[in-house]
Formats: sequence, structure tokens, C-alpha cells
Amino acid sequence: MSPLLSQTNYDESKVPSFEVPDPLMTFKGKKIKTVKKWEKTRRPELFHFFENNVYGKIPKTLKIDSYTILEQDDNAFNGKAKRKQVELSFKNNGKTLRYTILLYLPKNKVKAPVFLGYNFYGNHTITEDKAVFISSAWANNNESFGIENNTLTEVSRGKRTNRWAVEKILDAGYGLATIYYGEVDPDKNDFTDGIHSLLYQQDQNHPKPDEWGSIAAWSWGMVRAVDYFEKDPDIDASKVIAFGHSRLGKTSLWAGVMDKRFAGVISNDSGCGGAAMSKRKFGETLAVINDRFPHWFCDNFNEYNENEEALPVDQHQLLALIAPRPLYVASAQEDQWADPRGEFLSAHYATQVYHLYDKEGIETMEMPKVNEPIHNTVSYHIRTGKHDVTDYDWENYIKWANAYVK
Ligand code: GTR
Repeated sequence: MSPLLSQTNYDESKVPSFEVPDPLMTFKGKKIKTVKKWEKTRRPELFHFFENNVYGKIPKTLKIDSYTILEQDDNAFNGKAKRKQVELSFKNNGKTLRYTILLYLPKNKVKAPVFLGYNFYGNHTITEDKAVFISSAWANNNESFGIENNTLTEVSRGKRTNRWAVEKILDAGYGLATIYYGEVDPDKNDFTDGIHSLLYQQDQNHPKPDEWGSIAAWSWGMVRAVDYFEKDPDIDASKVIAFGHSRLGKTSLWAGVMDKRFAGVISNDSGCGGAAMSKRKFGETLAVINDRFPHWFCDNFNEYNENEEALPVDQHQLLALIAPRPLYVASAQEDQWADPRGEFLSAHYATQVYHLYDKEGIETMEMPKVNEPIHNTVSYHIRTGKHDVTDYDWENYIKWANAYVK
């Protein structure tokens, strides 16, 4: 085990005391009291801090070049759903990037609100549906998914149905849109592939210290999916909820911050660099995450490895950037690596910005009991079990979406 990992703290009494950076105080020390000042001054300065020092900025705009409906069936999911597989294509620098959105839309709905979230091992893993294409993009090898030579195969079809409550989502009147994240940027420390390579300047082969890592690249892919939704008459593009688990929960948060078109945001067990507060140094720390996944954040973020004290912000301020839009932060009891308490407190400290908009969030500093969700514009639950996405999570996301998004 690396020495850094062996230092992992799981003891609440050893969490350092620190001053929680005030979302409503500018870097120059001015108190923010109005929505207007928040939106004109404080939100932009916080946003730019996260952009330049945490996730990295996107070098320039790149819009969809074309899209193709590869396949469509109006009688999917036992006749419950319309299925579409839509390929988005992007061109620049003489290169092309394509990724495919798998859509299940409730059949009897004119314009469906949708949950949009990435999957880890290909669209074909989220369902038994034989018509779903298998991606040819690079994938992490994984024995239990039958992935060898970084290639996805039929073996993994339906292997992740447990994480995607497609029927519950459809029955509640929502659509589901999912994308294999490896098509936007392969999850490895290599910046010659994926979307990054389309946006380099001449002779560039690595992002600059303040330019995007993989999380920002994946977030970009979600934003471009919304561009497509705006063109799809079956989708209500004003009701798109960004969803993500773990590294892809860090991604859904950043996507929701970057683009106000997301009507709601869900962070499922996103942990370090997601919803959890870095300064607590509980479970995964910045040094550990940047060492194991050097490609996720921008290079500037390394400055805070074993140096969280120096951070002028913390992740509750990232959550605050989503205000006043509905936000759901969820944790799992056995997922101490992601620091459930740090995720909870983050939602609590973000709530003061929601108050500017007269919205309620996590008003208490006392963590709820397991499986006793707090539902408000900002919602939180900690459920029993491990680092995962379960039906319980989805049931709660749907309830919250019905009350605050739909
Ligand atoms: C872990 C990583 C976490 C989380 C997780 C995942 O190895 O330390 O930050 O992102 O992977 O994405 O499953």
C-alpha cells in the first residue's frame, strides 16, 4: 500500500478543525446579501476558481457537427418505451469524435423530462435489451465484466441492470439517457485520445495546467447531449436532470455547474472532488486521488495535495453554484472512502446560497439516520449498503424530481 493510502483517516475525532470558506463572502472579504450580487460577483469568482484550479477549463467551444439516429424502436421495454440510439459527431483539428446516447423514453408522453447519466462499461450493460449497441471504445479491463484487451463484448450485456432502475424511471414518466463515458474520453492517463485531442492548439499534446482533465471532458459530453435534446421533439430539454455515481457523480456536479440548462443535479456517492469536503481529509484525500487518477482534475489541483489548508474554497461552494436548481446528494453507509459526513455537511453549507433564493435545503447540521432522507430543493440521504446505485436511490431521486423538478 502506498504510504499515503495507509494514512487514510476514518476517525471523526481526527478530522482537523478548519474554517469553512463562506460561500457568501467574496475573496476580497465583501459579504454577499442579494441574489444579484451573488450572480454578478460571487458566483463567477467561485466558478472561475473551480474552473482554473480544480476541473480545468475547456479551451474552446465545439458544437455538434452532426447527429444520426442510428436506431429507433417504438416498442421497447415490453412496449413501455421508445428506444433511440443517437450518435453525436464532433469535428476539429482533422479529427472526429463520436459518442452514442441510448435513450428510453416513456411512450405515452409528448415531451419527456429525462435523467442523463454516464455508465462505466457501455450502454449495453445497463439493460438486457439485445438491440443496444456495444461500444467499440477503449474500456478498462475487468474480469467480472469479461473485458479483456480493453474491449467491450456481449459478455457484459445487462451486467449493470441493478444500477439503472429503467422501469421505475419510465413508470414515473421520465426518460433515461445514458452514454458510455469512455467514448467521450477513455478513463486513463493519456491525453492523446478522447475529446481533448480535438481541441489542442498546434503541437499541444497535453492540457495546460489550468485546462480540462477527464472529469471536465466528461461533463462537456453531458452538456453537448443537452444540445441534442433541444433538437429532439420527444424530450423536454428544460427538464434534464444530470445524474452520476462516484467519479461520474463528480462529473454530473461539474456539468450542472457549467450549464444552467440542467434543471436538477444528482450526486450519488461522489466523494472526494465531488460533494465531499476536501478540508476534512476523511477517507480519500486530494493527494491520493491526484496520485491514483492524475488525469481527472487539472494539473493546478496538485498544488493542494497534502495542502488542503491552502484551498480558498471547498466543495460545498461547488454545490452552491448549482443554486437555485434542485440538488440531491446521496451517500452510502459503508462508503466511508467517500466521506458521507463530508458530503452531508457540504449540502448543509451550500444551503445558505439557496436561502438567497428562498429555497430550502439541508437546514440541520445533524446527519439524518440511515434510510431517512431529507427532501427539499437540496436533498440528502444516506442509505444502508455500499458504494453503488440501488433502487432505493432511484426511488428517492424520482420522488425528489416529482416534487422539485417536474
Ligand atoms: C475510486 C476513487 C473514487 C471514486 C471511485 C469510482 O477508486 O477513489 O474517487 O471516484 O473510484 O469512481 O468508482
